[in-house]
Amino acid sequence: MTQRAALLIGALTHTRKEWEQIRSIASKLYEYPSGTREEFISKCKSGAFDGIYALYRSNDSNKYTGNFNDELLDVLPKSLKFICHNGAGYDNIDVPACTKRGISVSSTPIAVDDATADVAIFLMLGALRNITHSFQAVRQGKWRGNFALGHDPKNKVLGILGMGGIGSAVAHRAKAFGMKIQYHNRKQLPAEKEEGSKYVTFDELLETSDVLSLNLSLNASTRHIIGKDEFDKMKDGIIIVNTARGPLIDEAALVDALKSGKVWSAGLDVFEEEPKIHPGLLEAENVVLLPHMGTATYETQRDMELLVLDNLKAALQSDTLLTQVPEQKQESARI
Ligand SMILES: *[C@@H]1O[C@H](CO)[C@@H](O)[C@H](O)[C@H]1NC(C)=O
Ligand SMILES: *[C@@H]1O[C@H](CO)[C@@H](O)[C@H](O)[C@H]1NC(C)=O
Ligand SMILES: *[C@@H]1O[C@H](CO)[C@@H](O)[C@H](O)[C@H]1NC(C)=O
Ligand SMILES: CC(=O)N[C@H]1CO[C@H](CO)[C@@H](O)[C@@H]1O
Repeated sequence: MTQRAALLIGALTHTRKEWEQIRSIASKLYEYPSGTREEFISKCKSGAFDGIYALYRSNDSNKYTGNFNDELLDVLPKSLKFICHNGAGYDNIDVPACTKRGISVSSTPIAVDDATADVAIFLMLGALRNITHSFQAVRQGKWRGNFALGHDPKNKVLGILGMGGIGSAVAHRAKAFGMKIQYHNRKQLPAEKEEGSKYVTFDELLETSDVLSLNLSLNASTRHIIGKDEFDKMKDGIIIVNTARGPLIDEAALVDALKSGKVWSAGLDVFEEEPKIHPGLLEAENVVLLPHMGTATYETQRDMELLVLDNLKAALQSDTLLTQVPEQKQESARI
């Protein structure tokens, strides 16, 4: 086989042994466990990673390299053909710029579906019960405090924006609570994948949902897909759940909608400027907040690391990826 080295950026927690086994199929293993973007760039320029064919981008690697944009892609060795990213969202990788250079990119859908859907349901139930006040009151020795009644999920219409792997896992769970499911995607799913969910237009989704759950990727065309105009179209008293990406929602408009009562409550795992949270959300009692921990379970973190390694192996051994990002799959089966 030709010289095919692999590079690990960031750390592995659960699959160190499996990474070492890659040694048998790669000509060399490099690591960049931590550092700054400047250091990374200067290492690339000095030839420290020459010959890398595929790289593993760990879940915390963005801290050490920053976004994979033109500046970084320009200095990475020309031998690089595959980027295997650990995460369902990959908005910190400029995919069109990779495509232009003939670099294929994979992410970790599927492995994240159940854990993220669990958190979406947790946040939805918390938002339906307006649970934040009670959580705080009981710890402060105030028992129920200034307790107010919540809502049942049963017979409510759950609107899912982005019915992919996670969206479907949310739908599956929500049905068990007696909810009616409708969704919007760019394209309607084949009937067997809909599992009884109703396909509606974007406007219908906004106008007729009692609860709206966001599960779509963030990119230039979905940034602020929910803003003031969209809140205006929604039913009064809607509940918003976001476990996808913060910038999908115009956070300032959400704060206004929570204050006016347009939005009854919200459950959020992601924020527009993480880890910074809009003060209006921190102050609001009718918001359930989590610090972006949708996939933070032992089982799921290990599954994600294994899926990245499987992509890396496929790249090194057969020039393919198991879970290539959809934007590239649409262009051609293989680039
Ligand atoms: C949520 O609970 C708080 C505390 O009980 C209450 O003040 C607030 O009115 C409730 N929110 C809604 C929208 O009912
Ligand atoms: C942005 O994401 C949406 C939702 O996942 C997708 O339909 C669309 O194709 C993406 N657009 C681009 C430019 O990648
Ligand atoms: C990255 O994965 C490791 C290992 O599972 C985990 O400890 C860590 O919390 C994760 N970090 C993020 C930002 O998800
Ligand atoms: C950011 C995020 O969690 N988005 C995911 C929602 O579901 C779609 C379809 O499965 C994925 O492609 C996104 O990555």
